[in-house]
Amino acid sequence: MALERTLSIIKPDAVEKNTAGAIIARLEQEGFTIKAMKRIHLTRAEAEGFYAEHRGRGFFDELVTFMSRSPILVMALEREDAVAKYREVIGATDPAKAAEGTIRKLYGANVGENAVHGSDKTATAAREIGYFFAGYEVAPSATN
Ligand code: 3AN
Repeated sequence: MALERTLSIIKPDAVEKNTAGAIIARLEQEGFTIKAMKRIHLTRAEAEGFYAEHRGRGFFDELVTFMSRSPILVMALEREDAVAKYREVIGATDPAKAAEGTIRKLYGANVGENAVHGSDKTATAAREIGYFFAGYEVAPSATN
């Protein structure tokens, strides 16, 4: 297994409920290292840009309205097999279908307001980290 990075977003619903700290603690317990982190309030256009691949889907308007509703926390996370492991820890997109103990099961409300985002593959992770962070803002590998 290779050392990888993935983009994590703690979404508006989780930040509003003050569950961001618990989610970050869980991710650290699962072996993820935070290589970059910031709190931002996306404009609608910035949310549309991030989710461009979903444009045209029925939930797109709801998704970008939600993601630009209030601040989010974005993180570049690193660990062995980060993309797959992160998706295992967050659980299925719909919290009602997510496995017991997963972050979405614990903190998500519904398929739209599901607490966290995670990259779906390593190529996507690189693009998504680049969307939010300039190179100098992300720590090099093998450092804390
Ligand atoms: P995931 O984030 O688990 O990879 P995707 O890529 O299928 O899920 O969907 C992207 C985001 O769009 C999800 N995180 C979720 O918040 C939102 N979404 C997906 N399906 C729906 C839906 N039916 N209604 C509202 N929002 C949705």
